[in-house]
Amino acid sequence: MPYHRVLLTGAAGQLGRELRTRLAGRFPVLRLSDIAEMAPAGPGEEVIRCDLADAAAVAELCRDVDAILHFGGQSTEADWDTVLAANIAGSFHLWEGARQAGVRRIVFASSNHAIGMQRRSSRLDHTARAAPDSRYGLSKAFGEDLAALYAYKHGIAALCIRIGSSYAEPADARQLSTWMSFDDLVRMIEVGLAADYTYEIVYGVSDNTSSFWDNSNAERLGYHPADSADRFIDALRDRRSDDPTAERTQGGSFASVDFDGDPDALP
Ligand code: NAI
Ligand code: 15L
Repeated sequence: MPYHRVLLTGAAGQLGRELRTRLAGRFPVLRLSDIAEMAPAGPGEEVIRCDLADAAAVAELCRDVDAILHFGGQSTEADWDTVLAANIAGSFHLWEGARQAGVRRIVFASSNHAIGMQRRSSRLDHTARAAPDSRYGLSKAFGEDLAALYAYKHGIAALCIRIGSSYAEPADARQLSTWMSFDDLVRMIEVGLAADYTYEIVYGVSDNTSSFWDNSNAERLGYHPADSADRFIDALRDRRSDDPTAERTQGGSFASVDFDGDPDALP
């Protein structure tokens, strides 16, 4: 891949630590950043602690970077001030720092929670309208629009990956649909770094028979998942909540928290 220095935000997090290991040696320099402490830099690594809410620090973080894997920020539902600082302001600072630094592309860890109020019975593709299920999901929908602004107006290519559930293994019946293995996540990042595109939305999901999503846009770009949650079906098919809103919506428990809408009016 023709990148000298790649920046990974969220490097201290669950996925960041997996990616640090799996991407080791792929680029001459992997710059790792997080607000939290990270393991010291190894060969070919730079480690920089940075709060995404600090615009000047983020601009400095982006200097001399060719591509960014943006995985940092608040990764679950939280109070507005936290989401605003880490994900809304934080993502704005990142894209603006990228523009100033001449970064060529950004692979963005968006989330299924950007469309989490959608019914499970709707099979969505990349053209589905946003339907956030939480302040967190709203911040991911914002991140996708932010990426579009900088892609079309400033030429920073962006792949927005609406990740389902990326863990070592799926944990319940919903994740039989939403699970993405770490290896498939790396495959999607490879597509994000190598494919020819300006701005795209794809679903971050393995080859699960019961996936909620038509991921043909990812396949068109060159994503071919090698893993599937299907081997966990017998163990997990009955692991469901007794919450009808969670079971009806793609976002599950994120959608059902504080839900006082009309269940028949879901998109
Ligand atoms: P995580 O919570 O383990 O990692 C997020 C990292 O971001 C943490 O290390 C945290 O310290 C850092 N962070 C938080 N606020 C920050 C700030 N203000 N400045 C700098 N760094 C900050 O989450 P995980 O699971 O590793 O997810 C990584 C990314 O992927 C997140 O953006 C998340 O929203 C997204 N994602 C993850 C999914 C999953 O299944 N793991 C599903 C969908 C999206
Ligand atoms: C996400 O966006 C979260 O970051 C993660 O913690 C999971 O809850 C995941 O979505 C999911 O929907 O399973």
